Order: sequence, then structure tokens, then C-alpha cells
Amino acid sequence: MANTFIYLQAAPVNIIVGSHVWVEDPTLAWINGEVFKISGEEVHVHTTNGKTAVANISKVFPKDTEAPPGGVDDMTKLSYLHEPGVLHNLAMRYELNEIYTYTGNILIAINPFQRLPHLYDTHMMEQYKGAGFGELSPHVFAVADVAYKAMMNEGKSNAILVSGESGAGKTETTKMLMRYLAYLGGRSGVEGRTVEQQVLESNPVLEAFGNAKTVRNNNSSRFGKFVEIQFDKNGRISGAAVRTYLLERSRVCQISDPERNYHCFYLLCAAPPEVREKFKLRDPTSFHYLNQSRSYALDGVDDTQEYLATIRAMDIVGISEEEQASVPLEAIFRVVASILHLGNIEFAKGADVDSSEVKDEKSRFHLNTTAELLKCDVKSLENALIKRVMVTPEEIITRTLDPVAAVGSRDALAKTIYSRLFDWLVDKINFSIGQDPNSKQLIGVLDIYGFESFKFNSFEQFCINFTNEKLQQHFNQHVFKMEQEEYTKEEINWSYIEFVDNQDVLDLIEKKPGGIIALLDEACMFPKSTHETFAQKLFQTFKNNKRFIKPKLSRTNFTISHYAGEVTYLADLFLDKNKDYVVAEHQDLLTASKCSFVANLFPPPAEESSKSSKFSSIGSRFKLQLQSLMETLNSTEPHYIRCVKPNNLLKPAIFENANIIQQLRCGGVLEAIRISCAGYPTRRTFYEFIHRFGVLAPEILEGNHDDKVACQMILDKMGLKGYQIGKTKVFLRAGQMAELDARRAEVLGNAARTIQRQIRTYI
Ligand code: AOV
Ligand code: MG
Repeated sequence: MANTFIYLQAAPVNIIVGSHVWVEDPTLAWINGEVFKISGEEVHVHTTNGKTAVANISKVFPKDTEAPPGGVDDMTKLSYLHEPGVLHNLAMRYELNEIYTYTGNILIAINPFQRLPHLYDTHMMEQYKGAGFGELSPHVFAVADVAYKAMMNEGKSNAILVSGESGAGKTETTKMLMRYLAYLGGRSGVEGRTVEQQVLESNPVLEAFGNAKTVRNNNSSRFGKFVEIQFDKNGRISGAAVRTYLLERSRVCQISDPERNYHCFYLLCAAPPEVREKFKLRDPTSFHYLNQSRSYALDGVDDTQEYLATIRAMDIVGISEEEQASVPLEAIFRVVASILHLGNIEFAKGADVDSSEVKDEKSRFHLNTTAELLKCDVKSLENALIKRVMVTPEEIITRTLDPVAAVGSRDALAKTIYSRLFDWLVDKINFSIGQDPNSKQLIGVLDIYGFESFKFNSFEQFCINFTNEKLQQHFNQHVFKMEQEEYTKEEINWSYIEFVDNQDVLDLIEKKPGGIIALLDEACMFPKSTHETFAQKLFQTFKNNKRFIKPKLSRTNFTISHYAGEVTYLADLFLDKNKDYVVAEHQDLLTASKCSFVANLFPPPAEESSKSSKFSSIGSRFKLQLQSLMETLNSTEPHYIRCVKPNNLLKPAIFENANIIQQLRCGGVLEAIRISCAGYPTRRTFYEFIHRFGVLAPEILEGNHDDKVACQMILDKMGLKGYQIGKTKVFLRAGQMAELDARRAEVLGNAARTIQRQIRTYI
């Protein structure tokens, strides 16, 4: 990775023997030391680990020996702005448990991997409520506070976008943001279930059903989430809406060691005996959907406690234990348990060719239990698992499935039931919290999967990385394009900083017609397609696309050159995973359930779609969901939080340099720092500027000058340098606004004292 570092600042030439510098290091990424020899372009350095290093002068960076030992809280304050400086600053702060650092308006949050309770207590919330941005240490509360104040002052919606790789801390950060917003917009002293309480308690419910242990995170969210908190004109929370994206369905029936299935399965198996009895549940080790992995318990988590906490949270969002409730908790858990039993039904070869039958007594027990729990007919369930009915114009043919196909049918049923249950929960939460139709202002909080690149990447990674391309473009547009467009519009002198625009990757993926998703849909609709024909079509179509690469040794894999790096996808399961349909037999079975909750999860399909067996594509639907999300985000004022995972061991106090640099680069943080410092972060129209700073030069105001000239004169009088004057606005360098404000406060203070003196004399 050595050559891919971004150099934020050209290496200065004034490096001499004795200079303290940073040089590249194969394990630490950067290490500092002292120059002891320079020969031509080569710089020789005694590094702090007792070794010597030789590097080209263009790759040696000065170390700020005057830097404060605890680092600076805003990267734009660094005197030498380059990659090792940024990294070192973060490392110094992390060592002191200062996990938050600004880079201009972006908040970088480094996962502490340990509880820091004092950081989030009520006292802390009180402090941030009263403070201006930048007055206190960087914090998620400060970001939420800015969003809230901007919403109240400007009547505009705001959004906080939290990103980062798996395990970086997005969900924890989102929960803190929501807690702080609930604190600001809550109704203190109100009894019963308040809107803000329901908003907060939606988190544990969604986590129980949508989170699981993965190799990267013990509590990994397997879905994306955008929570829209609505406020009334007095700034009180008046409603909320939760939108979720693409729950990982395959996990329900397939997990690999040491991962786990969704938390809800384990906590239900740890419920009190009478509950387990009711659902015929035993130890998780006895269920196929759970025992494919040997990981059952989670460090520091007691599943029985989790069970109790989940029912409490469900009660608050309107799912209660009471029998008379419209949907009692019992029905939901019955469905969860039925999936575990369903997974234990095994099949043996049947009497006829290519047919199967329920394997043995044990499997029959689970078949009966599944039918009992879902309140459907046991024979119909068995048939739905092992037979398919084909309706042709001439006749109705019943086809049998072989044992492998029957297992596929069983797993498809489990996935469908689970994903319908999850969607129902989201709807229920939204219904309980309620929407405020009169709310004109909201704060959206986005907690969505970060960029993923594994050894094997499939359709899920494709969708996740597509999402990240979209969000990266939004970030680009906001931070970079807006900045440059503004400068261009104002015709001010600005040397353009180039950044990698990712529109071409987005075109490759989503363009209609002709993009990958469109070609995938076409392939899915054509009965003879295979993953091979699909891959061939991609190779043919994109052979000259510089974002698309055909790997040499594969006939079906393809590589996309994403903004954050290249990812190779296995095309094998793309067609299957893109098809969003429920087998007609499964649909009919569950629609006929005697349990109204189950039957309602499977409403009969609309007339039209059942006739024309219309194909529905997960990829295209996801694309539309993303489009709508982007439209929402575009109508808000965005704030960004970049979460960083300091190590892959999920342990405190380990700061892996190379790993962190990679994440900062993927998140566009290094680019943003460069822009923010190189540009003019503060801008005011001439009128605003004179209005605010006219007091600094009253004689200029009296001179009847043109506004632009007056601004220039005020700035000259204050002796500022490096600012720019555009067509309608003054553009200030970082820190200049603070300087002017300080002078203004001084002048106003003096004036007030003079008046007081005059009044006193008069009296
Ligand atoms: P993620 O949301 O970014 O991953 P989480 O928010 O679940 O990551 O964080 C992972 C774990 O890191 C948590 O379970 C905590 O143990 C710890 N953690 C994160 N932030 C903090 C914090 N501020 N204070 C203390 N511990 C923290 V994923 O959902 O996998 O992409 O799909
Ligand atoms: Mg998460």
C-alpha cells in the first residue's frame, strides 16, 4: 500500500540534518525520527525505534515539535497538515481516551471498545446543550446540537450521516445522537409512553431481530436504517419514522463459525421455562439453523436478561404480553420458534425418482411443531416443502422435489417468513410512534453498512458498496462540489483541488438501460440465463469501462473499481439473490393460517401480479429505495460523522496505523481536510459582513462607499491577509472570523462601558 498514500501537502525542501521528520514504515505506516544525513534526494533518518530509514526527500515530512502533547481537537488547527500529522494527532488523543476529533465540520469518532460512561451521562448532555459548537471538546452531542439549533433557527431539516466499516461504532453513535435529541426535544415529566421513549426503545427491538454476531462485530446490524425524528414548531419531538434497508436474509438459515444467527433466536431459547415449553424450545445446540456454528454465547451478554430487556422494549413500542393486544408478543415469538423447528426438518429420497419425504420421526416431530406454531395444516406444510404445482393451459401438473431441492424450499420459506416478520416489526414501530403530518422540520439519522470487501463478495456486498458509492457522491457533492461551485460563482481566485468523482461507478451500476442492475434484471427474466451467461454479458458490455475489470483466471467473477478500492464479486448467486418472489405454495399455505398474525404477514397477492407472474427484483427495488433516501438527504442540511475502527481485535487501546489510514481515505476524510484548510471556510454576504463588522470602522460606513469597497476597507483596516472578495460575498480563511469577532467584542465592550460612565455622570 506504500504508494497509495495521499500526500496532503507537498514535502517541503527545507529538511536539513537535525530535522525531526516522519518517514514511511512497512509496519507502522509512519514513524518519526531525526535526519542524520542527506545525500542528493536521499534522506537518512534515525527512527525512534532505534533503526535507520532511508527515503526520498519527497516522501519525508516535517514533524511539528511544538505540537501540544495531547494533540489538537480540530485537525484544521494542525500546523503541518499531512497524513502522518493527522494520524499522529488521532493516536495521541486516542491514548488519552479522547475518541472524538473534528476536521472542520466532520466528526471523527474512534471506537474506544470500552464503556466510557461519563462521556454520555446527563451531566454531559446538560453541558453540550448550553454550549456553542467548538466551545467544548468534540462530541456526538455537539453534532446533534448543531443540527437541532440549525433546524430551529432556519426551519430547515437536517441529517446526520454516520458511516464507517463494520464494528466502527455507527450504531452506538446513532443511539447517542438519538438520546441527545430526545433529551433536547423530550417532554420532561410526562407520564406513560412518550414519543421519544418509543423512538429510543425501537433500537433494542430492531437490534434483537436485525443484529447478529459476525467476525467483525459481536452486535453487527444486518440492515441499514434511517430514522427520521419529526419536531413541532416548538422543537418538541412530535413523531418519527424508521426506514430500513435490505435485511440480510441468508443468515436465517446459513451461518459459519464463529458467527451467530439473529439475536432473537438465542434469547428466545433462554426464555423462562414456561415460555420455552410453550414453543417446544430446547438448547440452541439442538437447532440446525443455530448449530452450524459453534458460537452460542456472547461475551458479557446474558441471553435471559436480553430476553427480558427485549420484551420490555417491545412493550414500549406497543407489542405487549397481554392476550387482548391486537398482536400479542406470543404470536411473534411463535413465528420465531417455528423457524427454528422448520430448520430441523430433514428430507430423505422418496419412493419416486426425484422425490423426497420427511426423513424420520424426529423430522416429523419438527414438521408437526412448525405447523402447530404457524397454525397451518400439517399436510399442506409438507406438500409445500416437497411438491410444486405447475399450471399450464392444458393441465395442472404436480412435480416432486428431490431432497436437495426440498431443503432449498424449506430454507426459502424460513427466509421469507423471517423477512416478513422483520418488515412487520418496522411497520408496527412506525405505527406506534406515529407520524406528525404537520411537522415541517426533522432530523434524520442514517446508520448504514459501510464499504465491504471480503475474500468472497456476493450480491449483498454489491448492494452495500453501491449504497456507499451513493453516499460518497453525496459527501463529495456537499464538501467538494459545493465549495468549488461557490468559488466559481463568485469568480474568486481558486486553484481547483481535484478529487475522484465516482459518477462513472454509479453509471456502471445503476444506469438504465445498460447498467449492471439493469442487465441483472434482464438475465433474471430470461428463463435460460445462468450466472455464466450473465457474467459473459457483463464482460461484453463493459469491456472498455475503466471501472470494470474481468479477472484473468475466472469465467464468472467480475471486479468493480470502487472509490474505496477494487472489489471482486462472485456472480454465482446474483440471479437467485436478485429474484424477489415467494413460492406460490408457501404463499397459499400461510395465507390460510388460522393465526391472523401469520395470515396477515402473507396477504394474498394482488390480482394482476398473480396472473402475469411479474418478476420483482431486489436490486431494482433497492435502487429505488436509495434514490428516495438521496432525495430526502438532498433536502436536508447534512452533518457527517466518520466512525473508525482502531483494530480488528475489537480491543481497547490498540491503534493500528495502516488500518486507520485506509479508513480515513475511504471516508474521504483526508480529502476533506485538505479542502477545508486550503479554501475559505467562512463566507458572508457584503451586507451581513458590514452589518456585523461595521462597528469596527464607523468612519467607513459614513463615507457612503459601495458595499464591496466598504468590506475591503474594513478588512484592510483590520490588517487581515489572504481573504478573498467575490461578487457578493467576503471569503475568510480559517480563523479569521474568530479574529474579527474578538475585535468586535472589544469595541462593543468599550462602547458599553463609555455609555455606562455617561449615564452615571448624568445621574
Ligand atoms: P457498527 O454499527 O459500526 O458496525 P457498533 O456501533 O455496533 O458498530 O459498535 C461495535 C461495538 O463497539 C459495540 O458493540 C461496542 O462494544 C463498541 N463501541 C462502539 N462505539 C462505542 C462507544 N462510543 N463507546 C463504547 N463502546 C463502543 V455494523 O452494524 O457491524 O457495520 O453492520
Ligand atoms: Mg451497526
